Amino acid sequence: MVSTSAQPPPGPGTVRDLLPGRSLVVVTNREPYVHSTLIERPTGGLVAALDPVMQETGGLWVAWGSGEADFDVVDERGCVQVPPEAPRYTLRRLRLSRREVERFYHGYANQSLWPLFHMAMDKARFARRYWAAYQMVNHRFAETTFEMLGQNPVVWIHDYHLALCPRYLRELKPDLFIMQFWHIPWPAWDVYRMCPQSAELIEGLLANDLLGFHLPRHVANFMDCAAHELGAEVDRQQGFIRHGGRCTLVRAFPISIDVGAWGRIASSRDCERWMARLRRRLRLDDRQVCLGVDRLDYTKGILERLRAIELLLQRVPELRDRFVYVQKAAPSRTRILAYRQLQQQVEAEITRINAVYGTPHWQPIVYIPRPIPVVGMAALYRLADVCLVTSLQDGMNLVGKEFVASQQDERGVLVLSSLAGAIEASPWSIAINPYDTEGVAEAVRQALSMPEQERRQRMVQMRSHLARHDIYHWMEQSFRAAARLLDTQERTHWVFADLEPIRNAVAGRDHLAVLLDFDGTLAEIADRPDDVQLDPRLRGLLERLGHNPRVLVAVISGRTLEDIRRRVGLEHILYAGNHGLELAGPGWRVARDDAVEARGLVAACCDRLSLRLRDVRDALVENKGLSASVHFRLVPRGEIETVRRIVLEELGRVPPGRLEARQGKMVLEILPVLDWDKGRAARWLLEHALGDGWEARCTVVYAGDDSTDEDAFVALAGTGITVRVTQYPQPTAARYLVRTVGEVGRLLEALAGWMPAST
Ligand code: GDG
Repeated sequence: MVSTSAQPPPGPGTVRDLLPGRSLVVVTNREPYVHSTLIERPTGGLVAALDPVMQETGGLWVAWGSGEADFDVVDERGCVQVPPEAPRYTLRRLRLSRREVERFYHGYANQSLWPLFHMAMDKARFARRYWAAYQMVNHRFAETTFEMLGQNPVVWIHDYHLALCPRYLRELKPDLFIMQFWHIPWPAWDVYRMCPQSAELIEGLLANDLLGFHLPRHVANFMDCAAHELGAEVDRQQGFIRHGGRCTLVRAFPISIDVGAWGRIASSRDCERWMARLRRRLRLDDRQVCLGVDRLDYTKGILERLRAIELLLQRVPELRDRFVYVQKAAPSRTRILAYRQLQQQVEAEITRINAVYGTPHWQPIVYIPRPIPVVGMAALYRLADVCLVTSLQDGMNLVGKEFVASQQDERGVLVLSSLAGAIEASPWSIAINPYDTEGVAEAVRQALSMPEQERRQRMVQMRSHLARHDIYHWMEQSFRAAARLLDTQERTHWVFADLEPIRNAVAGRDHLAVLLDFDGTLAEIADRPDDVQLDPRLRGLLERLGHNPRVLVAVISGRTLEDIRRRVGLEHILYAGNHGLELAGPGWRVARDDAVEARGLVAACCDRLSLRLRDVRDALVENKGLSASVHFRLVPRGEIETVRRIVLEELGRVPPGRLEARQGKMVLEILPVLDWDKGRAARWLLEHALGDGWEARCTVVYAGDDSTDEDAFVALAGTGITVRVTQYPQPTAARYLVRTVGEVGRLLEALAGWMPAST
């Protein structure tokens, strides 16, 4: 329970550099300073890394006050200034009752989620009272954070204890920027779906603007789960998930450690004194040392490791007396039975192995169960010839990184579980599968006998990679992604906050063109496409604008031309149907020849899809002639992925390069592959109606709510007033936002008011 020295982070990447004008609010279960009999600093990379950043920027940290004396030192708002010796930022402590700690922390967080996410289902319990407490405590974290928010905050939530917190916080403050980092693995859907609250947790996490995992694999698993559980729209290439009118960027940010701090500690005189003391006390003499460092957790594979050590002693008897395995273990979550049992089993195994193989002068296993300071940890890492990490599942695992960062002498070998996230960046370690006892024993033997030159070469490579990928690099990557998102959000303004320049733009040109998508823009989306109707007030506005000789009105939709015309019901305006593949105006109509040619393919595809989807409840295949739509708004959540898979399979049967699928709102659009989209259709209509050089004579307003409208926003970027209809800010090429169909009406009203028919 001691800190690494609080050095300011080296180089760029701090909040001040990347998020200027913003204040950082960190929300974690565990607090950075615990007031007990003494002031304690919990161990772990996160606190060690974030604390200096908070000290530098002076933000707010919200956490559970777990220390006995925590509430003796807080003010009336529950706050204490930290670090205690030189206060720089505010720690807001949340008081949890014993029952809340029992059910939320020892219950849902550590007996439901922890085993689930580490695929240890035999240990998982999903009691309803745990879930109720988890919801309640997440609520309390959200409320407490909300009460404390200052100017321009960026809220950074951490880990699996707080999966619902973003959602509750979002409900309290819809426009808040919220990011979260998930420190443990995210399993495949086949595992995840065992959770009774599977949809609720994902819904909670999708209230974040940015969600980080350690590995791309975890990101991919999360995306699958979001698609399966909620039918969310997933853009795997860009890393976006759209659901419930919101958009979340999901990215991998592999966490690391404060490499510089570990290096400084490991090269200190103090560390050398610790090494000498440990060598003496543990009676290491000149024996080779293999080291394991773990919280006593069943995911770390400690029993499996002991089995491998025993096998090694059996298979290579000459190692006896020349080798010591040091197990540094930190007891953890001891209120939970599975953890107490593990501790007993580990201790019993060590006692047994020592009894069987030990001699009066030598014990093969040295067990250190008490916590030791970081400098003592660095000394152990330096003493070790081999560091052995055998996690059965691990989001990342920091132990191997700490070992590498402490290796001043560059002589140690890292043996690392291929089931720990850390393996992805450690090709120079020896990879093992912890379930393969013989393989682990063999790897340790190989590591112990590895020639010095090879050991050094491997260690130098690992150290150089780690130096470039330390915790500040991780933080910088996270804040950079946040900064990019914030930039998009700030660049895109709510249209009514910027009405004056729009009015000036409209007044400055002879013509105004108003181009509008239909579903979700001019009319509220309904469960069935057939139920969508245009509000008479909006029809009246379109009519009024359309009768103005200086105004061009067009409705551009994915529906067929007949359908959209019928639904809008105005004769004198322009229409584009089938995403712009067919266009019409008063007295004329055209369709793209190449699209007409693809009619047969579309029809055949629809027939096959109707057949294959007939058993999926409420899946709706709509043949629109030049394109098709597969609607799944009413399909049960668990079957949406099936719909998607079947559509993609069927497209795979069409000759390559002829048809493609595009994701819309709870619909998959099947379109001929052509160099054509809503953007090109919009430009074609403008040129057709206004002739060459329309850009100089006309102000274009284009509004749409769908991803297919993004093509139009891009195509009109230079000239148009582009407006995305969305409830929450999200990455878009549009310059402006409106939140609802009602606000589209307000905008049309303003436009109609600025364009009196008589002028
Ligand atoms: C989660 C994920 C992910 C252990 N004993 C002592 C001590 N330790 C420190 C080690 C290391 C830490 O505990 C354990 O690191 P892990 O990476 O194994 O962490 P978890 O607690 O499982 O944490 C994990 C991590 O979050 C970060 O995202 O890597 O995958 O499960 O730092 O040094 N430290 C001290 N004395 C001890 O006795 N000072």
